[in-house]
Amino acid sequence: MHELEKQISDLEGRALRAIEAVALTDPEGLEKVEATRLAFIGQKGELTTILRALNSLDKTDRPRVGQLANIVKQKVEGALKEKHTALYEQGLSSRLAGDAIDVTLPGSRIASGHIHPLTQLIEEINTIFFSMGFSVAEGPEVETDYYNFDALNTPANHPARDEQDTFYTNIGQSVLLRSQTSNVQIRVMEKHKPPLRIISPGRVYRNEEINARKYPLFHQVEGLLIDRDVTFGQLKGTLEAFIRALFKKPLQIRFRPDFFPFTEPSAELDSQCPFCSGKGCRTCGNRGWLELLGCGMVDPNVLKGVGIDPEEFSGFAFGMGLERLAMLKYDINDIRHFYTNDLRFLEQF
Ligand code: 2NM
Repeated sequence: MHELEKQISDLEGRALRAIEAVALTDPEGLEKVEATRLAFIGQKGELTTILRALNSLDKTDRPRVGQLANIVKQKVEGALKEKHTALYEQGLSSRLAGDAIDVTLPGSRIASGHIHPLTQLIEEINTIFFSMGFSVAEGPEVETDYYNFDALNTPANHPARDEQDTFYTNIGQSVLLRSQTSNVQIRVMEKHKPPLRIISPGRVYRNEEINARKYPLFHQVEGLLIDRDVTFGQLKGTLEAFIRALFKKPLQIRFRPDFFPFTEPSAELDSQCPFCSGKGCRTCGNRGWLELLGCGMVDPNVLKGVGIDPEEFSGFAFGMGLERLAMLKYDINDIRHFYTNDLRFLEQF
């Protein structure tokens, strides 16, 4: 036997033992198999070195030794491949075992959110007015004094314009946080010809000390109807239908005269208390009536200001504070609950 043949056989034994020695549980098994491949049959491996010596062999020995080298290379390759596959499958199944889940375990409950009570109330009010042919209109919360005051016939010296009541921006007296959503009605009347039927729910801001009843941010829904020959009777019928739909009871309503710069005449609307149907209870302070909203016939000056001829068209408008309404409806004793986002409060709705 030629010296090279001994070297090749020896290499075969060492390579196969090295491969054999890699345990299937070895986390570095794949790396070790690759290192073994490089060491024995890689381009810079032992076998390549041995094969270089083939050239110096006798012609009678060369084919036999060459063939042996090939056979050994194939055997080692085969053993490497087998080990590689076994290691790979072992890794896969142990990863699968690690990832396995017990599908019989009870699921973890995903907490579902709640619609904020004010949003619920807005949606309920919207639905009632949709049924009477109104649409929802929205507008900016940061507004100019023109849309918040001037266009609403509010005199320059009116107390509502005072810094004590209205939030002005650092731009000055001309840009403010709207104190009512009537800016929306003005913008709609400027752009669209009557007949108009809209409601405008949204946030409004007033510079108030916070207490159980007052908060510097609150929500209003205002309504506006403009058409030919609109009467106070139509205002009354519309609001009566609204109150009955909201409280799901045929409650009586009554008007008390009031004053707003943007309506003439103006009134406060009281409804029979929905909780005692007028008999007197804690909610209505034993009065039997609840003050629910302000309303009136749109002042001709407001119509003129937006280019609507008050000789041809008239209209009514109304406005209500939603926090107050929601506090009555859901028996909530402190307005701050709406803005604290305490889950113990929110989860009740
Ligand atoms: C209220 C009460 C009465 C009102 C008036 C208008 C407009 F733009 F037509 F002039 N919008 N909203 C109005 C009328 C609002 O809130 C208590």
